[in-house]
Amino acid sequence: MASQTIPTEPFAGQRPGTSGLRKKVTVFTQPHYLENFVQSLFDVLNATAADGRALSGQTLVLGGDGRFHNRVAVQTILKLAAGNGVARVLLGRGGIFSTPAVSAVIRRRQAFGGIVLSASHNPGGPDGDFGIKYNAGNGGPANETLTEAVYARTQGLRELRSSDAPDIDIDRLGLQQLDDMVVEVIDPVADYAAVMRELFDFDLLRGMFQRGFRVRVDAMNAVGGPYAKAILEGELGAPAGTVVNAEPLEDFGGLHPDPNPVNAEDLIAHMQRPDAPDFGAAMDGDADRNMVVGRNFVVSPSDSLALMTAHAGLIPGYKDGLLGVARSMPTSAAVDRVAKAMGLPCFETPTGWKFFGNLLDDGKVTLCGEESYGTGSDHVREKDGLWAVLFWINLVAASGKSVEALVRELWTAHGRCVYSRHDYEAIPTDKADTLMAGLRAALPSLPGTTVAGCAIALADDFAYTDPVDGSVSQKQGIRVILTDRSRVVFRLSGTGTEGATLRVYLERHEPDATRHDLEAQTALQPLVALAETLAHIRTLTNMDKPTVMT
Ligand code: VG1
Ligand code: CO
Repeated sequence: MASQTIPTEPFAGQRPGTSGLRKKVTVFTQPHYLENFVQSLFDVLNATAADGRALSGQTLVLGGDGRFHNRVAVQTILKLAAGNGVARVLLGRGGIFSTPAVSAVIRRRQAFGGIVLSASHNPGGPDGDFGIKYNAGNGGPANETLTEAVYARTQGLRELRSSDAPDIDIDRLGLQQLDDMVVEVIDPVADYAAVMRELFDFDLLRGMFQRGFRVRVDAMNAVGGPYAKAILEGELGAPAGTVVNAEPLEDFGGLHPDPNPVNAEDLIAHMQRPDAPDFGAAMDGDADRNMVVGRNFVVSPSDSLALMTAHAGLIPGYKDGLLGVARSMPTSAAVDRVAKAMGLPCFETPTGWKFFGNLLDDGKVTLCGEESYGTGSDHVREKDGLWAVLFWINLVAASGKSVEALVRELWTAHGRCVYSRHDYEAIPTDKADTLMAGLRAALPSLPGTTVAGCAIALADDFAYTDPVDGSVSQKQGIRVILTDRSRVVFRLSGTGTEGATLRVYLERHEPDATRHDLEAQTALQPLVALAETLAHIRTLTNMDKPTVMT
């Protein structure tokens, strides 16, 4: 058995989006499609090593969310790793790892980096999506420089280097040899659970479950199940059945593991029943997202980040205080208000977790979050669904307050940021490009004018200069900000696989406590009208309403 060189031809368009390379399974299963991308990644990691370290002779972490094609892809990548001089691969048993667990393992075991096989919240199964992303030695998503270098390499690739050894047994814990490379199959939960133990008051939580505190976590048949079961039911003594849809299935059992009130309607229904549990949550395909639900009360992700910031001192892992916080640009300013009141620095980054990495590494921030149901901290370099669930349960336990009471307190103290995201999915790409180009062209003329009854103060295309390395990212979303700081933001998704997805983010601040119960869509109607006037969404997309509103 030995490494061999195999001729190949480049594929067009292997450019990673917001979070790695995501395509239909039918695209990924073309001969050499996955191979070309992985070989390009390995070539770049062996060639450019800015810190003088090349991949060859090092340790890689590998695993995925268990979706269709995961097991096949793992074998392919192992053979390429052996062919490219990797010394050791730490593989999650069964090829399984959640995204935050890969981050935790890279960091705890000081690996060179890791590969996550996931299309996250995108649907799975033979007709669904597959994806791959690379995380660097800090445990976080590859930055734009590396991502671009890999893309450039895919466009000129002519050769694969791969082992012709037989498949290894990915379900057997322990050491196996693949040519000169060692494959160590490890428990995908152990390292991650150890990190959680360091951050949260497990004794307090155990006591709470003993006294009958009831939780429902919907893992949506995705990879979060084994983690939630091991920690909540196994270690913390929550009753069996606390975690539902807990078995990772290749097609997610037909569920769409994108945790929002639309896709996780079963959880929402349970939380509205007279006998509802005290706390509910759902996670996405790779378990880095979370949706928090109280009894008959859905928490907006932007509020969740603000609330975690306000109360971090109650959680053991954060009791010494926060260095600062960061949110993605489209995320509401709720956290800004809390940070200001606490005297904490608050950063605004483009969409995608990779932009938080430098801020976390440089000790500028401790907590980060996005409006898309993602929150996380400096314990890893990814957003982390179960971490957020444990944070919230710990918070409820330590404060003695319900989810709803905590959020209402936040609104009373800082006003409510009424917020919604409207997604228009599967728009023809040319139509979406026309829409964005039209908006961009109109930007300079907008400030100082009143459109659809809205007084516009500022309109721009968000650009970000990384405060740590000075790198600049342009065109990260169009912001139209009103004189009362209400906003409409427009961007095209970088994770979809069918046509284009337009995201319209709507935000309005409501200081008046008597109006806090206003239904969000109703309260945001003036901004919806503004968005339509500015972007002509209906005419250009032929859609009279969004595909999803969250
Ligand atoms: C979406 C979200 C973004 C998130 C990204 C990856 O990106 O809006 O906030 O970071 O998904 O999340 P986009 O480009 O489609 O808007 V996940 O759970 O795929 O790792
Ligand atoms: Co995800």
